[in-house]
Amino acid sequence: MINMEEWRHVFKLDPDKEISDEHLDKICESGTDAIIVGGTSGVSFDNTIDLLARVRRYLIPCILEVSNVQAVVPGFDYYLVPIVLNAEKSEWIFQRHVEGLMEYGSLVKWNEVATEGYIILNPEAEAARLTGAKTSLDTEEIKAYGRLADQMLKLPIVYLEYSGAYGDPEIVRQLKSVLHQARLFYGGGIRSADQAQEMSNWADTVVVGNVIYEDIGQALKTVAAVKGS
Ligand code: 1GP
Repeated sequence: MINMEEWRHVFKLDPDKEISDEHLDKICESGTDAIIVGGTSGVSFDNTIDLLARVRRYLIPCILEVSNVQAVVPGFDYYLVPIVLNAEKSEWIFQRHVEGLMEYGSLVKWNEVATEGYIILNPEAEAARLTGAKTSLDTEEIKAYGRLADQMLKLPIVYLEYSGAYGDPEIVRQLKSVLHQARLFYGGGIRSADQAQEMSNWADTVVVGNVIYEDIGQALKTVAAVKGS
């Protein structure tokens, strides 16, 4: 049974990137709360199912963040479906979802699915380019997106995404201040324990991705920084 309310720290693994068995073992045994499998490009059914099979050797919950319908693999513990709230290519708001639901809608187990309202703020992020995200938002606009997701759409997760760049903790704080029911996920550019700890002051859940592939030692230190040793 998945309890997202308890997630303070998660690692995000990209099926399109190589990770050795030794490093995967360290990540899965690190004490993190869950593994999210997801990426923006190069994600296929085959590389997703391979990674699921490898993570499945461990007790850690394994969650798929769905980025394209062709790479939806059954057997994950839970599924996260992003809606990019600030996408200017409108297909990333609902059109892709409707296409997926036309194909697989009758098969979905809705008690295993949660929708994430993404706000992408790093213009260099692959996801920003793909979705044409309007990243030049001021704090009031970001808060309005937060209220849209939290109050109007009643989404369970607001995901502040800076993928590849470390964000502004003050923006995280301000966004958090307007959320009443949604969990706030922060992801982007965390490369040290201090950064992870700083973002965890405001974000409910801190997501650590790229540094896993760049500096496994630093990646592992973020767990205790967020969850306390
Ligand atoms: C990416 O938010 C995650 O979707 C984590 O970002 O890879 O920059 O850590 P990084």
